[in-house]
Amino acid sequence: MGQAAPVRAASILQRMEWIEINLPGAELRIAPQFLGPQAADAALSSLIEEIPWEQHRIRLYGREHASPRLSCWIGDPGASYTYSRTRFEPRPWTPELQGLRQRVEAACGTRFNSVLANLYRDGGDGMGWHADDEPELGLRPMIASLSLGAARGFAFRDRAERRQRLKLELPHGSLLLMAGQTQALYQHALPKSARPLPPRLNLTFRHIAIPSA
Ligand SMILES: O=C(O)CCC(=O)C(=O)O
Ligand SMILES: [Mn+2]
Repeated sequence: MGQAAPVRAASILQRMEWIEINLPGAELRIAPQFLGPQAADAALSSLIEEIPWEQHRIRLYGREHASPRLSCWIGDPGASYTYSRTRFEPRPWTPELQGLRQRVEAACGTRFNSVLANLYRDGGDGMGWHADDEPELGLRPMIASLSLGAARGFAFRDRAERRQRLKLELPHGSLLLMAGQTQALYQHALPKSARPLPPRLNLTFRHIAIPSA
């Protein structure tokens, strides 16, 4: 009988380590290597293919614009979400997203019933200042943000003075957790970059209150 090939420990051990990020009043932590490079590469290529990307319309200073990124709202039945005055009905979970949801839930110790997927096609795509503070997310929402592809800057400014307080880099395979008063006290943004950059895909897992029928 031949011997089974030994399983390489490095390929099955997850290098999951949370690092606390200091931002007064906020609750922020990052797992820079939530997914190792190979798992992150595989997730990026399958998600780019399997998510039905759309260009959402957003309202800025009273005018409607095409959002400078592609997006898709995915979730459990009934997890509809209204932002920028538009209501989105959830698309169904894909197999890759279901697998990632379970890993993210295990790492964060909470359940997520929806995810906003965003695709920044190059450095010219981005996201302006906002907080994820819609009523259906609850008062102290926990939002887990998985980044794949090009590393991009992610900035926070306080809502009282509108001064930038922090800028992080979100690398390929990283998971950022925003919880507690983070949305109440701060806004966040993903600035555009003048550099030509490869695509970046981001998944923000959320828990939406589903009204009972
Ligand atoms: O792309 C990101 O890292 C975050 C996007 C974001 O803040 C959002 O979609 O609400
Ligand atoms: Mn956001």
